[in-house]
Amino acid sequence: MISTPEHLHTTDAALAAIGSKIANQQRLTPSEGTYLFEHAPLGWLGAMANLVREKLHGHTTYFNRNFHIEPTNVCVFSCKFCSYSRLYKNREEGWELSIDQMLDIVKSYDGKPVTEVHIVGGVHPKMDMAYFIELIQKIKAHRPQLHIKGFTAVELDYMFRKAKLTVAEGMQQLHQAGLQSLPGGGAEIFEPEIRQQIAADKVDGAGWLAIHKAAHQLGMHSNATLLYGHIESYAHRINHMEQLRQLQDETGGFNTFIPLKFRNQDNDMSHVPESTLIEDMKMYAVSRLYLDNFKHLKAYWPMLGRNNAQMALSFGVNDVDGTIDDSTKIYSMAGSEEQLPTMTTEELVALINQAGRLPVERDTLYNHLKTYQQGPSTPINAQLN
Ligand code: V47
Ligand code: SF4
Repeated sequence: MISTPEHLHTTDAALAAIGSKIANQQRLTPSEGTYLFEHAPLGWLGAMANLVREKLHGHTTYFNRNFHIEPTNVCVFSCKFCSYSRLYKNREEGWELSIDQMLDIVKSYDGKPVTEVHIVGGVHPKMDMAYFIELIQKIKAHRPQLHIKGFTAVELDYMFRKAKLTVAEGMQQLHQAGLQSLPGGGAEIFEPEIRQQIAADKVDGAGWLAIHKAAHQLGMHSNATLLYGHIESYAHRINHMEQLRQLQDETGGFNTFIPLKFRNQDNDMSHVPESTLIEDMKMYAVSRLYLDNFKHLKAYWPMLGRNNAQMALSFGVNDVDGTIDDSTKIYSMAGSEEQLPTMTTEELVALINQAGRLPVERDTLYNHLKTYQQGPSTPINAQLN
């Protein structure tokens, strides 16, 4: 039982009933999840999500030191929201990294205290299983302690089909080579009616879930995402989270859930307005309340912007993703305010401190590596001086 403060009492009987379920740690139904999106006031949602967050983690707020490798932005698919990819026939407009070039990126972090490399990119028709197995093995040979989190279910589905492997066989081979976790990308929105309109030609929701399940069955962990704020409804978001919640009940293999805000620059959905800050905070809070079997909720600051990510720490979020050199181009090309998304550890610690939280550096699997001091809520610039 979580005790709810007086100010969370409400005259809306349906909301009050949902509130007492949350306080009694009972699972919300899909229609209750949708009701929260449609009717709950933002302040109520934030306070409720914060109660759950503090029950799970207190003030602890995680970050990790990672870097990204994006092997290519050439892609056989043509998702309408994607600002990043280039078709194979236009590949001279994009980039294609050789294994040596990617190893040089890894080597450029020699001596730096990074714990994870996140490898994700477009689906290139010539970069196959053998190519990525060689890459993984060479990274591991060079730096065995670096955790390799790589490849969305979209990349994996294409790779496995091309190699004529079952999902279980393909996953086993990559895991054996040294792949340790899967990132959460490619999930977008599972609802077929919407997926068909924004990402028609890549793996469907069932296929995405099957790939994550196969990874979990090998003892690997993975993340889950949801692309929100475009043409989907609240019920579609809940349906997506419901499917994730069911798989998590079965396997327990998801580490964290990451809502991804649709950004509309330079893509085929530029006419679709972006969600408001209120909508963003609602999304975090409802995720925290609905996904009762996900331990962690992450705000990916290169996409959301650092100020909004900081605010999300009061709406259920307990993780703000990486530091050092989060060199992804996915969001800078899609219109995020973070054009050069790098943050030093000091900046990220100050950002967490300023929200009154306790910064903890973690590794990919959420083992605690270093606890910083919980800071006074002083202005961020003053802390950096
Ligand atoms: O699947 C692409 C999204 C994802 C846009 O697991 C867009 O730790 C918004 O999944 N507007 C890839 N989103 C990135 C991703 C991710 C990022 C950080 C951490 C982790 C993790 C995973 O980026 C894609 C797609 O959903 N995306 N274009 C856009 N215009
Ligand atoms: Fe390709 Fe991924 Fe972009 Fe879709 S979102 S076009 S799969 S790079």
